[in-house]
Amino acid sequence: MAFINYAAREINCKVVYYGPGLGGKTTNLQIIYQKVDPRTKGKLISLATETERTLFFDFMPLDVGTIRGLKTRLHLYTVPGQVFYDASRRLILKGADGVVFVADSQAERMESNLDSLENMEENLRDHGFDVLKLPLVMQWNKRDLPSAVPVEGLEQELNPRKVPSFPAVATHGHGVFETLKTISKLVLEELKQRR
Ligand SMILES: Nc1nc2c(ncn2[C@@H]2O[C@H](COP(=O)(O)OP(=O)(O)OP(=O)(O)O)[C@@H](O)[C@H]2O)c(=O)[nH]1
Ligand SMILES: [Mg+2]
Repeated sequence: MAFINYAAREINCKVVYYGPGLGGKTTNLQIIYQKVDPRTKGKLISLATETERTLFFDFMPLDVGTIRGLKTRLHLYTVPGQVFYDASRRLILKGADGVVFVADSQAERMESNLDSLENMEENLRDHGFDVLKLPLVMQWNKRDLPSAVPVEGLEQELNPRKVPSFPAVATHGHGVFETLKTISKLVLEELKQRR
């Protein structure tokens, strides 16, 4: 849940990038970190193995303006996608205000996408989230690869809720900011409604 600190006049919201291993979650954060104005961001912290697989999480704070005089900051996190790190994923998901699901468009990763989505819903339910209400954006990443399945196929398999979705090539920055803007908007709208 968003944390509102009235004394410091700030709101902190949590956005988690979820999805299968090697899907491009960390790459999204790296691109955001490279491109945003240095005045609006904090450090990008990554806990990774030598082969650059996320071990625990990546984290980066990002200022997104003010709501009713309160300075609003998104805390962006990624989870480790590898199947055996489920305890970490569950922990990182706790208290999320919004989720970006980064799917890998390659045909051979379809099953991993589905497993990861199911795992995300299970972990959300364990934390007591209403899975159908949580702000969610889908990103169809790796559109540049030859075995990428058509977007319609991804929509059909992975997006029955018909939440906003964006094709992406995260390594080139394509789709990264569209995704970020949309999840920010959904999270902030939800926040305004609650208050
Ligand atoms: N061709 C291509 N490669 C990509 C794209 N996005 C990411 N990659 C590459 O895919 C690999 C994995 O990307 P990461 O961002 O580390 O993936 P991740 O989802 O954080 O993986 P885990 O931390 O293991 O869960 C890296 O070599 C990236 O450069 C893309 O759109 N196209
Ligand atoms: Mg990663």
